[in-house]
Amino acid sequence: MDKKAFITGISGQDGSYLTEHLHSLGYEVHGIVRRSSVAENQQTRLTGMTPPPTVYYGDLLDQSSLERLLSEIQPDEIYNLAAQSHVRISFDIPQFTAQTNALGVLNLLEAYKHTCPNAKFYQASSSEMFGNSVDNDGFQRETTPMTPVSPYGCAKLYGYSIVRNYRRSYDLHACNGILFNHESPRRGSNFVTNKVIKAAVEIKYGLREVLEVGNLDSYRDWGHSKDYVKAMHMILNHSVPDDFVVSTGESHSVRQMINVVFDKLNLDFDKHVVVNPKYIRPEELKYLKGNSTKIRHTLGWYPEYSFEDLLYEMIEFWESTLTR
Ligand code: G4F
Repeated sequence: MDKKAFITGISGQDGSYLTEHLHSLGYEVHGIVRRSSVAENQQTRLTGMTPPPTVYYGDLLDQSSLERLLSEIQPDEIYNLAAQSHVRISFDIPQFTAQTNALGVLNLLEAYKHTCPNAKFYQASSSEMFGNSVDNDGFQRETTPMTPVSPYGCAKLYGYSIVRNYRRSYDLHACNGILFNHESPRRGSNFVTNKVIKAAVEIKYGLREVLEVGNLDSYRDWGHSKDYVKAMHMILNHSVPDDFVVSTGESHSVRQMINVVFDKLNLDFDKHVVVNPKYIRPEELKYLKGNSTKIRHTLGWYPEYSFEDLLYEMIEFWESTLTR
């Protein structure tokens, strides 16, 4: 019989790529979305998938929906990808962020423990948990101290910790993937890569003049979401439940990323890029570069996309969308 997966956040960037990956492996995929007043846009990333995943209304803050669905579906694998995922916005809605990204994980763990404790559980943990903590060699890894600098990072650290606590306390197969930034054409356009690329293509085609950004000097380790959802499945299916960093091991500043995009499109940085203080965060995570030796050696995972491949694919997406 086909294995069954249950994905929270199924309609997001990672949820949609993970659905495709699990389908390619023969899984039956189920997932939840939150109720929204604009239903038309909600499942755009899942449109046209064959077979389509089975999607239900549910919410990490609604324990009854989680208990009912897990009890009915009896999944083999649970992927908790749902979150308030925007770091800057977490400063505007800190309590909602904590409820969803911290207590939401606890709610799902409780539902899992009560209804299908033999399933495997994956938690989408984040490199934002490291804050400004960096090892002496310039990398973050599984053992690097976690000192988050945003309401988002603080809430994610609770989620990460409670998964480890439930794993040890109740002998559950519960794991964390500590994923560094990962992007794609399906990335929300208020994250910096997709915001920059969409605006740059609009500038190239005369649809706008200016790209407004915040901090140009923060560094990120950017990979492709398609590579990272494969890591999620490998982490969950390791023989012992454990936690793994997933990263490329390369770091670029926002300024360097914009330069790669602008060079590709023959645009002049100084003519079009403006810093607007409204995009600067109250506290910034300055530098991320992940050491993913553990997952590479233990599970044989490695990223297939280079930094340039990723950005060029996103540029192609926006060129074909805007000139259609
Ligand atoms: O693209 P970002 O908003 O991603 P951020 O904050 O690093 O968070 C992403 O990665 C985390 C993993 O480390 C995830 F957990 C999280 O869910 C999310 O996927 O910002 C990247 C950098 C920041 O330093 C930000 O200050 O870009 C800088 N930046 C500069 N101008 C901007 C902008 N970020 C955004 N969103 N918009 C700007 O105009």
